[in-house]
Amino acid sequence: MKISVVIPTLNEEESIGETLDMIPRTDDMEIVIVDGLSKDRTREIAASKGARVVEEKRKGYGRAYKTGFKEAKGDIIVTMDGDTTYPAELTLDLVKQLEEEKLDFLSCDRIKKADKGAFTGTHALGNWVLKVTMNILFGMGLNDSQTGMWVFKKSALKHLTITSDGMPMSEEIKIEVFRSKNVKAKEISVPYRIRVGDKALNTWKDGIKNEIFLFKKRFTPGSLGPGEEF
Ligand SMILES: Nc1nc2c(ncn2[C@@H]2O[C@H](COP(=O)(O)OP(=O)(O)OP(=O)(O)O)[C@@H](O)[C@H]2O)c(=O)[nH]1
Ligand SMILES: [Mg+2]
Repeated sequence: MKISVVIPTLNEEESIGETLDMIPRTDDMEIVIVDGLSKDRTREIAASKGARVVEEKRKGYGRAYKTGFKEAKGDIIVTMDGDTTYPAELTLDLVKQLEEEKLDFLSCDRIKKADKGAFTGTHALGNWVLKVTMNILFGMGLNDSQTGMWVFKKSALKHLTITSDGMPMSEEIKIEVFRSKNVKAKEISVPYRIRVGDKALNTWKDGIKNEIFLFKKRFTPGSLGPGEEF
């Protein structure tokens, strides 16, 4: 197996089918859906589109990804939401770029090329504050600290300490990757579309949690608990 596309889902029946249809398929690719016990038809639809469905009843976006990474059999992992926002149709092009540029990790910035209306005003402001905080606290220079589209070699995971089970896992993986001497990483910009289906994100609550996480990770990393073993 060469490529594992890993997608966490929680009640995405309106959009998971369309998301999966956008992914160009090859024989050496698997699609792993990590479902948080959706109460709708998400799992059924994903399975009918040829995805392998893994159930992760423990809550959280980060928890779902950590489980998905362990389940992934591919050498290269591609991630995205199950809500049609990310350019799933570029999956193979992004993998090609990772290989051609001999990178270990590509982080796909959504902000620069986002469709009009893809971010609400508060969402855009929150993203900006989180990005600036991360860049200052960790000496980084990313344009999008919250993107959920990453393309990376599974082997890079052994160099990372991922503690978060929640939404902060998205910023945590970038902090780990871009500060690691062992991981060659780059940020590129990709299109980003308006979401299909109801949002799970609570802009204020998640934004504040993400902001607090950045300070803990910077100043009291011991309080975050051990990293996951991959
Ligand atoms: N398994 C699992 N998946 C989750 C959980 N929370 C969110 N997800 C999925 O993770 C992905 C990201 O969540 P979203 O709600 O899209 O978060 P977001 O992209 O920050 O917010 P939007 O702008 O509203 O799309 C989606 O595919 C969700 O269905 C969870 O607790 N468990
Ligand atoms: Mg989303």
